[in-house]
Amino acid sequence: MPTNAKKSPRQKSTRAPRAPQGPSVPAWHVPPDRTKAWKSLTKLAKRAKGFDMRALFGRDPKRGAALSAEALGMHLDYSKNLVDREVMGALFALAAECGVARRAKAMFAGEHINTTEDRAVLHAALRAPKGTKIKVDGRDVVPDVHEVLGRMAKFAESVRSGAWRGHTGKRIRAVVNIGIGGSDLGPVMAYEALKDFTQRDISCRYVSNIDGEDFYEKTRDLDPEETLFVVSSKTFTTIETMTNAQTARAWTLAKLKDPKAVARHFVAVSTNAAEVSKFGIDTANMFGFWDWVGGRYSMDSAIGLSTMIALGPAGFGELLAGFRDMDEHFLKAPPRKNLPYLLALIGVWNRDFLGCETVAVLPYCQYLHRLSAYFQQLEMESNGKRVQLDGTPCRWQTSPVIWGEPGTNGQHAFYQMIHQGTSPVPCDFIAFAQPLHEIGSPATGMHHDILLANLFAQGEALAFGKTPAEVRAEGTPEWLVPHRTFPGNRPSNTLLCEKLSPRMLGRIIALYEHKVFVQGTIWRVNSFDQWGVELGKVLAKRIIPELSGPKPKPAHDSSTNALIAKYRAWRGR
Ligand code: G6Q
Repeated sequence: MPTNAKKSPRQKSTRAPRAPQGPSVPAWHVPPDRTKAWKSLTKLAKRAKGFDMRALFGRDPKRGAALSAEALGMHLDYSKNLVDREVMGALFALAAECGVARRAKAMFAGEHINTTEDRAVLHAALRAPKGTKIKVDGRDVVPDVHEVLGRMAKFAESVRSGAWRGHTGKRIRAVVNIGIGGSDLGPVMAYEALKDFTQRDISCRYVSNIDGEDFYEKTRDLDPEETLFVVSSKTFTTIETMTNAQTARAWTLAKLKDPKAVARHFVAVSTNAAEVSKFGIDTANMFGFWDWVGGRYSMDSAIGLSTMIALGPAGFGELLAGFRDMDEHFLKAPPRKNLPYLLALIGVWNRDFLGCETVAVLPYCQYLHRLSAYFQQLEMESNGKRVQLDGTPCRWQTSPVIWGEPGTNGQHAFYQMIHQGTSPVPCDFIAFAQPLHEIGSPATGMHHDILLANLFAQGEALAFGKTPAEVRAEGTPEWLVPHRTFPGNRPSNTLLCEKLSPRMLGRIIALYEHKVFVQGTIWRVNSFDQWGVELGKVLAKRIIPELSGPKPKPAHDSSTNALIAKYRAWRGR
């Protein structure tokens, strides 16, 4: 994502200018299909077509434990996948041959692994403890990170305590984050996930869509005197965010009248100080981050300001500690026990060798109801690429479609297709052993036990199905047997965690961040650019003036011209 923020002299790159043909890919970072492991996996995939989960479990009574790993209060059971120990061995060999560990070191060392934008990729520095040294182009960035965290903490505390007052002297009761994509999905997901840990007398809301109805609905019952807007935009040029921010400014001033009110009711999170002050926000109230933090990897940067106001600095610190726990685990644990490696490798197997086109993320936790949307961006924007790092086409599949909703709701809707449809959908079930609120009674049933029983039953049913013989044995008439048969052999992972907390959420998010990294490395794509998103940022600009004002000359294809004309007609223009 391009940014207008200028590099300070100290940040100037010390690297040699790039060659006109683009950066070369290190020799050790080989295309996956040139590895021995890929060839073995291709052969094994033919055999895997005949894999039967009942037989796999029957042959190996310890399979459940053998194909599980545990770390940081998280238990990952990947035994209900169409793999055996030989397949897993070849997948570990694939990660080694593709240089995953070496590239992880390069990322953590601040090398410019985002080659198309010539940037380091250092979201891990956002959670590095004080005193760690992480250099980007010769500059240790950890003190900068802690300087911003310190300012965020001071500000968050003042809003929480009521020391920060609105223009008319009232306390802030609502924090509205205005941002989109990476500047929205993480904060809203974290706020929803951790609501139980928030200061409840301040509510956070999130406006992202350019559709005015979003702004209208999120603010219609708010009092401008008690509302603080956090305008979150890395570039501070994104049309949706800038338009919503201008609308918020007008909404505030309509009641407060005085332009000085902006300073008490608006703060900014951005890398672009020039645009922030042009908007009228005092840069003293701006919280910065850096071009080495990608939008979808930024929820633990200043983009998490609303999260910090909600949780308090200590809670936000716990979230960061969770991310850090997983960073360390990812760097230190051997692949066989390494949760990001395992999730990633199973994903590559399902995608490239078993031909699965989607993955459903199914949290059995209502608090995580925005998690699938968050992972959708994390995975699809990172690895939804069709060319390799050197610009040549990928000869393999990359990111699957990620989707999902919390269980058990999904069970009453789309699980039908997962159980009996024509396309296999690997599932990631995510749950917590302990609820935050123990609700129910032994007489009526404990909610959490019923919830988890459902999850375990789904994994079991997907893996083992129900044979025609079993259906018949229930007395089903013959004509109904095919309808009531479940084929089974449908892959799933179960991630069972101890208990939801800010720290556990940090671990879960970092687990998926590193999963994406491992897959992106194997697929040999740049997981850290988003040219497809950049296109969207310019396309609409051409059409906006054609929707109002004088009738435009037809300048597009016949379909687009007709749609513009219809829109104008129905708007009376
Ligand atoms: C994230 C993407 C994208 C981005 C938004 C918002 O990785 O690049 O989702 O976060 O387009 O961009 P700004 O923060 O610059 O407004």
